[in-house]
Amino acid sequence: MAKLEILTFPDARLRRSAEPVEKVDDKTRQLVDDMLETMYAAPGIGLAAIQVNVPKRVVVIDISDEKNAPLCLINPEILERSGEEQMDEGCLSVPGFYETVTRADRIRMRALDRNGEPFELDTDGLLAVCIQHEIDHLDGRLFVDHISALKRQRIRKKLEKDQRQAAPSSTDSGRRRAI
Ligand code: GNR
Ligand code: NI
Repeated sequence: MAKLEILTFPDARLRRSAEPVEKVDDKTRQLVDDMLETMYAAPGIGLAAIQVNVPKRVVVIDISDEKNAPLCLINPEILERSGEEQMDEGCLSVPGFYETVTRADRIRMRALDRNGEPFELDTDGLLAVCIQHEIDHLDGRLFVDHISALKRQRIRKKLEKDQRQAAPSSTDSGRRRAI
């Protein structure tokens, strides 16, 4: 197992669209295990592979209080959505910020598990929100895309400043490009 580094908004690599996994093999399972370790350590309730710079359609989630109910979604697809729900969301790639996002309340989804077996899940509430948040990542979207441009801009400026301070430049490497 290994803990992986999480990319931070506005890193352009978070904007890529992730590729489907063609074969669920030991390498995929190693990635899933490393992602679970990274998610639990963060701590977070979900993580998409794109956040650890792997542009594949792999997601891990655990919304349990005891952190003993890992869920692995490979090539997840939403089949149906209904209702509407507002929830305060955060993101490991947008550290320190929480904003209200409106999403479907109930979804039906299909994915492959860590053995490559297809399964379907009908769910609502936090798990439904989390799955939608993670599938957004796989398509290069972040929760800040669901809030006002003004709020997004404010968050971007603050995180760019944090990143400049965290990585002082030898040449100009401390400078981050704006998107
Ligand atoms: O840890 C997380 N908490 C969270 C809270 C509300 C809605 C979504 C989430 S997902 C987030 C972890 C993360 O960034 N996953 O991509
Ligand atoms: Ni996130």
